[in-house]
Amino acid sequence: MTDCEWRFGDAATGAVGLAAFAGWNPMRWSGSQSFEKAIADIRKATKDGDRPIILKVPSGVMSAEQTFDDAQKAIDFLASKDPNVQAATASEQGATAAMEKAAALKAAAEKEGDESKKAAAEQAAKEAEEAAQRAKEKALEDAKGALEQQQKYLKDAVGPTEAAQKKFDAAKAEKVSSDLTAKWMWGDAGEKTWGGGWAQKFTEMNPMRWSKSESFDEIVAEFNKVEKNDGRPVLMKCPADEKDAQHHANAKVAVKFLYDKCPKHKAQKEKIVAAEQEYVELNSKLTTCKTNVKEAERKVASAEAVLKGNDPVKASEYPIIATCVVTPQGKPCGGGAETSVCSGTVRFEQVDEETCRIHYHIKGLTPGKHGFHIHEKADFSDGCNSAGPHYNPHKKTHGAPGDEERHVGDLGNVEPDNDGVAQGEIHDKLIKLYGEFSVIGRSCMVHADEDDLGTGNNDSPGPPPVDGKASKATGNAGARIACGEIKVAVE
Ligand SMILES: [Cu+2]
Ligand SMILES: [Zn+2]
Repeated sequence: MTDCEWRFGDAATGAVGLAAFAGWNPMRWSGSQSFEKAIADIRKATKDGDRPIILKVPSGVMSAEQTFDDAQKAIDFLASKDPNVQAATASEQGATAAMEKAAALKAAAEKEGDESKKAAAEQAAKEAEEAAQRAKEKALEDAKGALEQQQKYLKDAVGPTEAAQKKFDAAKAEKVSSDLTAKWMWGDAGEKTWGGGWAQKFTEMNPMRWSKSESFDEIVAEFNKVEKNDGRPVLMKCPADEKDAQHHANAKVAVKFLYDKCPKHKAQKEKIVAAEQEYVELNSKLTTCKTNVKEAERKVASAEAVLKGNDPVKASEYPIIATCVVTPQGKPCGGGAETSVCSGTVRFEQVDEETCRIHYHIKGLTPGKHGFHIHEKADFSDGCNSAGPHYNPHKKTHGAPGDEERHVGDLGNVEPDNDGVAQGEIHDKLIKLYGEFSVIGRSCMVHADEDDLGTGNNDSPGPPPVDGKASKATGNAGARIACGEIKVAVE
C-alpha cells in the first residue's frame, strides 16, 4: 500500500503569523505515514485550514513534492487517494451495479415463472439497495464531519481577526503628544520680495524671520493648512534650539520629517504598520476559512440530495460565483524558452441549474485567436504543463463549445484587440460550479495558438497527444501561456 510524508510548506519562511505554530513546526518531513495517520496529524497540527502543506506520495527522497496552499486541500487530496475512501466509492458503485444485476435476474425469473429464483433475486436486490443506502449515508456523514471541521476552523479564526482589527484601529486612533519643538520659516522668503502679485502676497504673509519655538502639533496644524502653497520650501530648526536649519522641499515634506523625527510618533507608526500586517494576515486566513466552509456546505447539500434520491444539481442556491486568475505560473510551457506575459481574470457565474456565465479579461496576448479551456487539474508544480488535459469527465473528443461532441472544458478561442486584450462573455451549459462535474478546483488555460475546434490534423491524437497533430484531443492550440485555479468566490 502506498504511503506518504508531509511537512509544512511555510516552515522555511518563518512568516507564519501565528507564533504558537512556529515552535511546533520543525522544518522536516514527517517520515513515512499511512494516509489516515497523515490526515489525522495534519488536522491536529493546523488550527485553521490555511497553512501550506507539502506532500510526497509515496514517501522517499525520489518522490516528487506537491505543494498545497492550505491544509484542507492536502487532506482532500490524501482522502481522494485514500484506499478507504476509494473503497467507499467503489462500494457505492458496486451496490448500484448489484442492484441493476438483481433487477435483471428478477425480470428473467419472472419471465421464466421460477418463484424461488425470483425470491432470491428480490432478496439480492434488497441487500444491494441497503448497501447503496449505507454508502450514501456514510458519504453524508463524512461531508457533515468535514463541514463541522471547517466551521470550527472558521469559528477559531473569527476571534483573533476581530482582536487584530481592534488593535489596528486603536493604534491608528491613539493620540500621541509629542515633546518635539521647532522653529521654521519659508525657505523662499528672500527670493520673492519683488515683482508684486502673488509673490508679494506671500512675502507679506511671511516675514523673513524665524517663527517662535512652536510645538509639534502647532506646526503640523499650520503646515496642513498651507496645502495650496505646497511648492514653497521650508527652513526648519528642529528641535527649536538646534543651531543648523534643515531645508525641506515643501510643507508636506516638512511634516513628514517632523513625524519621523519624533520618537513617539515614529513608534506609533511602527505599531500601526505591525498591527496592520497582523490584521491583514489573519483576515486572509479568515477569508480562506469562509471559502472552505462554503465548499463544505455544498458538499453536504449534494450528499443530502443524493441520499434523498434527488438530483444533487438542484441542491445549490444560485448564483454560485467563482473566479480564476491566470498567469504563466512561473514557467512558460510546451514552447521552450519563450516567456509569456499573458495574464488575466475569469469570472464564473452559475446563474441557474443550466447556465454558467463566464466573463474573461485577458491581456498580453499576441494577435490572433488563442485556445481557451478548462483543464483537469489546478496543479502548477511544473507551471501550466502539470494542469493535465482538457477537463473531460464524459470521455468525449475535443470540439467546439457549441458541439454535442466536446470536452466539458472546451471553450473555444479568445481573440485580443489591438492592445492585446481579449474580453468577452461566454454562456455555457456544460460548465458547472456545482455537483459531481464542478469545475471548481480545476484550472483555466490560455494557449499560444488557435484552437482548431477538432477540425484540424489528427494524425497523432495520442496519448500523449502530439501538438499540431492532435485536433481531437487538444485542438492543436499549442503552448500553455497562462493558467490558474478556479476558486469559489466569497462575497
Ligand atoms: Cu487547453
Ligand atoms: Zn478539449
